[in-house]
Amino acid sequence: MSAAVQSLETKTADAEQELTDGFNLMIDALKLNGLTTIYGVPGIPITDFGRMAQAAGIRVISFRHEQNAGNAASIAGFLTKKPGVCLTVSAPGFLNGLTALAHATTNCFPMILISGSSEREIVDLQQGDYEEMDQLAIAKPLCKAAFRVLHAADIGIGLARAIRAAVSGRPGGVYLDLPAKLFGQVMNAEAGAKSLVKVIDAAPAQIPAPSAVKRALDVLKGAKRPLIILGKGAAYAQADDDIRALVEKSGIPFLPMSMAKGLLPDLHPLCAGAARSTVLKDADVVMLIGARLNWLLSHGKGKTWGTAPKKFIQIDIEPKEMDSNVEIVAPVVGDIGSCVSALLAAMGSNWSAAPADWVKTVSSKREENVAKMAPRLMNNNSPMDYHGALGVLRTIIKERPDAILVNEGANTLDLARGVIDMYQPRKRLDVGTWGVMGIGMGYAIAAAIETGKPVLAVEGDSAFGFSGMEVETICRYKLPVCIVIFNNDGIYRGTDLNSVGSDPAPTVFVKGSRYDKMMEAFGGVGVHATTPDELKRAVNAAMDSGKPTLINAAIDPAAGSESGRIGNLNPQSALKKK
Ligand code: OXT
Ligand code: ADP
Ligand code: MG
Repeated sequence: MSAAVQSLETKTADAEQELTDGFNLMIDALKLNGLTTIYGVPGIPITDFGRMAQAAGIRVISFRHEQNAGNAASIAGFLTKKPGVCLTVSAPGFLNGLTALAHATTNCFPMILISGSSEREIVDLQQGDYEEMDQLAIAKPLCKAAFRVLHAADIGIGLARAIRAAVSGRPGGVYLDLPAKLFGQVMNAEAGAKSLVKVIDAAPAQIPAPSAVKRALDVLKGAKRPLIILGKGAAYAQADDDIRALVEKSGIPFLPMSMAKGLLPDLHPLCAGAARSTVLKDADVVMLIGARLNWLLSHGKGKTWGTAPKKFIQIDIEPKEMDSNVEIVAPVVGDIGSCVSALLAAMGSNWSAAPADWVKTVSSKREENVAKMAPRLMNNNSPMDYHGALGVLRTIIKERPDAILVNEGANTLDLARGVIDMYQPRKRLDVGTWGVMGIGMGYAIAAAIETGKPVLAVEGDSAFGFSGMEVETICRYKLPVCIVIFNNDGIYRGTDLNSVGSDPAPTVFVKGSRYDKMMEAFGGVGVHATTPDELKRAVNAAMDSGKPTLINAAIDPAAGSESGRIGNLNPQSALKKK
């Protein structure tokens, strides 16, 4: 056979061979694993990837800033137990997304940040490529795992590793680096399809040792004043029925951490949310379920916990969490679903409920605090104070318990947490472990997309500013999100003055700002509310219509306190000038 004929035949064979490429393999790998929503911001080198993913049936939600897209992905992970996917461009886009990836890891939410990156050869020689950065190295210390894929044939394995790392054990954020060249790499379609991996049992059950379960129950049996603390790990676990059964069978009062509110209803007779100080101080045995003894629980020691000796039982999937702050006398390591069902089984049918005098003490304190707060919630003052405005929102959530509440700010956060009762699991989403501002719009968007439920975002005016541009995204996707901005003209208060010059004080904003106009600019509904009655009407109308709405709720600028309920964390200067 002549060389010319041979070359012609090879060309024909190539033409007949079906091909795929990095773009398509990545899309197929995501779909194969049920990852059908991407939150991100387009640009070089991932613009076409977003277009092709959308054309292939993946929902692509395009944001105005990567941090908000990343926050959306992180809370999607919390709500669904599947890793939320965020897609960014290289260097600056990647860095914008990285804050959210670190936030996801800190909060134990499964998320994958996929970033396009520049050419390895140029980046490694530091020759100044377009958006040059060694992204993998930078991501590594800030997430649970980080991987780079260099060959199209490895895309399936790369994504499988990312999924497993994100959701198995303690969930967290994973970085997946995809250099620009990878997307265009071509390979045989059949071999490509074979290279994909459908991850089986991504978060395997982790069964606790029977001896650990027995030890925990022995400690619990001896308790005179037991307490169960439910954290957002318990909400994440989706073991709602068993957790409720454990509380009710044991008759032990429970204290929900902020994002665990609603796991059992806040109005449950055993809820100690409104008796927080009492139960922390006086309990003798504390069982932590998916909650860490970090700053939010005063590290398990000090004034908050009183002087009476305490024993801690801790249920957590992460063995290293045990003894992190104080001694854990009964560690139960495993996934919460398996641990709680093992505890229930081992309790048997004749478990005697928690001592009645303790339960009575807790409920009396709770009723006292609830009664103290009640009249404050009914005022119709104008300008509004926090309690008057929140009283209205509390009733709205009571009437619409399946709505999702997103909440950030300082006073706006701390007071809303106490005032607004929650009735269903995973309905309260907030600033989490870092107390970070900026989660608001990303969370609201993902909550609407992932659950299809109406979302009420209660935002401090400062908090809102961190992600406020995403109101355009909310309007663009026509999401059922109602944002209420508690507008007190600033951070904590709008009353600070600069005593030496004409610049505004660092904590204040333009007085009387009209955030509602922002929403109108994008075709949404904007309302300016000056009384609780006006606020109530506007929120109900928004929730009924499902139209994107922003309500500028005018709050008395003097009503807030420095840093809300955590002013004690501010260092004091001995030399501060008056
Ligand atoms: O038992 P006692 O008697 O003690 O009473 C307790 C409960 O029993 C009772 N209670 C009830 N009573 C009656 N009825 C009911 N239903 C009820 N429920 C409870 O109420 C009390 C209090 O209960 P609580 O809240 O459970 O208990 P407590 O003691 O507060 O709990 C302690 C904590 C630590 C668990 C809790 O306080 C908590 O979870 N705190 C979280 C705080 C947090 O994370 N804050 C956000 C950070 S603040 C600051 O950092 C801000 N920044 C800086 C910044 C940040 N964060 N991020 C970034 C990226 N950059 C900068 C900024 C810029 S906040 C902020 C903006 C603020 O301004 P905004 O305009 O947005 O907001 P405004 O302040 O509104 O102006
Ligand atoms: P909170 O802020 O509500 O107190 P944290 O974020 O501090 O909650 O704690 C959540 C804990 O839950 C983490 O220690 C994490 O390891 C754990 N966790 C998360 N998911 C599970 C699960 N499925 N099973 C067991 N523990 C879990
Ligand atoms: Mg404010």
